[in-house]
Amino acid sequence: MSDTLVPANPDILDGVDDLMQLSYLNEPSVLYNLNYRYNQDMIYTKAGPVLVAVNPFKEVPLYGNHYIEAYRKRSNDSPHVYAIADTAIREMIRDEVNQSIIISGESGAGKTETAKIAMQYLAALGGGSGIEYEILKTNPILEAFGNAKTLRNDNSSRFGKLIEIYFSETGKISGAQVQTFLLEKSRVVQCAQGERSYHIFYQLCAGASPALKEKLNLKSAHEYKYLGQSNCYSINGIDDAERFHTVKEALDIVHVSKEDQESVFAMLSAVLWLGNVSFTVIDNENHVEPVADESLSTVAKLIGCNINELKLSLSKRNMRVGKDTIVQKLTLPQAIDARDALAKSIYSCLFDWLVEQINKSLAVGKRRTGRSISILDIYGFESFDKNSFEQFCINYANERLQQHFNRHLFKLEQEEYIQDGIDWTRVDFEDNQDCLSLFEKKPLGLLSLLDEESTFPNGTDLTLANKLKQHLLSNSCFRGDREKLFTVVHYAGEVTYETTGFLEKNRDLLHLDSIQLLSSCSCHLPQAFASSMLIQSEKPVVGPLHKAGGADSQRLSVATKFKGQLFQLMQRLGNTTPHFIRCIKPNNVQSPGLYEQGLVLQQLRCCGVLEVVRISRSGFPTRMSHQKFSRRYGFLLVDNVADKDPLSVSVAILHQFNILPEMYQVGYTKLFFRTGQIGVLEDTRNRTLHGILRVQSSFRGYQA
Ligand code: AOV
Ligand code: MG
Repeated sequence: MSDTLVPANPDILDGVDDLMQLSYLNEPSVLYNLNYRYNQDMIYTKAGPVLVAVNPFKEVPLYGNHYIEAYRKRSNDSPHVYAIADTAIREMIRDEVNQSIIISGESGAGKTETAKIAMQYLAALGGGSGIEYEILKTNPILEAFGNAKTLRNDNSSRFGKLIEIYFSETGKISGAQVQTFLLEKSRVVQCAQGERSYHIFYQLCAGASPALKEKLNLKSAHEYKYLGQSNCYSINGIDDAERFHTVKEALDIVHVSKEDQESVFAMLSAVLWLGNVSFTVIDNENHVEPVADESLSTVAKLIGCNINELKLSLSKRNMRVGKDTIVQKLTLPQAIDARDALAKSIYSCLFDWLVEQINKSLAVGKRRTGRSISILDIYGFESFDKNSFEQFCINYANERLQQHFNRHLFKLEQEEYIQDGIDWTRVDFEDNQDCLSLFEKKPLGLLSLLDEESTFPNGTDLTLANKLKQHLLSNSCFRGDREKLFTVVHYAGEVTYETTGFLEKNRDLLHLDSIQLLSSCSCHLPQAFASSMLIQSEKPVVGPLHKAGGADSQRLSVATKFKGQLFQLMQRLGNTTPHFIRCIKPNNVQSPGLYEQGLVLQQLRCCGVLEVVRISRSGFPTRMSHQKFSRRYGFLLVDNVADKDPLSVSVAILHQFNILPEMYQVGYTKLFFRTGQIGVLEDTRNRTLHGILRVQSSFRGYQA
């Protein structure tokens, strides 16, 4: 922190609910205020329109029915995720506009927990049909299959998620839909020291009944190579066996049949056994074939294929050259690749299949009618000692999300003031457009260059690194480092990436042999996987993606597909009223009671919380068109205004209710209000309406 003296706030302002109330808005006061609250377990604070949530890393007594009721009745008005969810429901009904709750923050900051807390509130208020239980039960399932222990977070999401919850006209939940983004599938076959693969593997090994163990030939986690390489099998305070039962119950609730559940577990066991398949050299050209041992036979049995076909698909590759097919024998590294590719395909298809089952179960009745509230929870910004393709994609997604935040809270806000002709002094903010352009520019941006190199059969991780350095050094967000390293200056900090594996992960080749093998299986899941892979491979290819490194089928590169998904996501969110929650991680060791000023400050700075407060304090966040305003509140007027235009009616309302001139601005098309002002009018309107209803019902009672 700097040494310059800054004015301190009067004591009476200690621990204010909303940073906007601080009379001196500076970094030390904000930090002090958040710390003061954090020490008293008040982890939520408003920063103007944004909710700031500081991760307590322990249970705090802020949740449950008692609290939900208080927020529903509005008898508790301290900042809370519940209050955000409540506002979303009310605005959805009042404005007839879809809403979104957008949660961001670094890895381990608390996004996934916050998303669950918001879902809990929506389920409590919109519940009744029973579908709300199913919605809540999607969490343990998706976390088991899509979360893992990383060095940053014991329960780190390795996929992005948007859940859209549909409401009927009466405000009841009528269904939901889950969309997921780019699962980190490399984790299935490889993970760093001290990290784990997906929770479900350890849960299955620890929690399966003896009968299931026997049927699937399950061993303990220590006996599987895929799980053994990172030297980490358990998580402090987590009972994997117990979690396994929770997952099974959740699968019951979302209507995955017992038979299907057993097929799912069989696929998991097959993936684990695949990792144990070893190879032996068979000729003097170093070609290999799998050893016919327990691992190979178990895999064949579990997926329901002929053991010889499995052996063939792991030792030979069919390649199409023009109209001919040639057969290539595999060397050890190629065979290991083929084996790992099969394991990754099975796992990611399984994940997609589960999401599909969940969506079938949640898609009840007339969910397309009415309105929706979406909750976005993606993987947070990541910076490790070694950062690979996964971090590259994750951090790119976070840049996109940050821009959505900026656009909404700064750019559009200010543009709207100016367009509507109101008095306004501009507030500057950190724009991350330069970094986004570094990724997205065509043809000389990170993604385009990566795709181009991925199409060259002779492209290597080193040629990629050199290409990036050759073209991008002039960009201020890019720095070349030695050999395969390059650095990107992200909004949340600098990250150095290592190109090792980039091309292969981006190409994500589908081997026709794998598809053929899976479709020849007698079990229904592998067959379903094969057909979904075929459908994917038939999707049109954008750009010159040629046959690369023995590719059997052509399709979009992983990065390009991800970019497309993110654009779609932003478009969808663009049609909603957003509610932003910023999660803050107070320390890097996942410990309660440890508040590191520097770490908090860095997060507040990067994500623009201070600027948001500044702009909201001087801005007019609530707005309504003259038409809507006069229609909504016109009936409260004492004078008759039946023949007046909306603008005059609006002004008359403002005068009658003595709204102070500094609290609003009259624009060309809209009225702009400071925070809280519209609430006063809304209360009067509700009281008046209730009064009218009471009179009407007592009048009817009198008639009867
Ligand atoms: P993330 O979603 O932001 O990280 P999580 O939501 O998984 O982070 O939170 C990490 C851990 O912090 C949780 O497992 C809890 O132990 C703790 N935690 C977070 N919020 C709360 C809360 N409100 N009350 C109690 N404990 C909490 V990542 O998924 O890694 O970006 O990819
Ligand atoms: Mg998460």
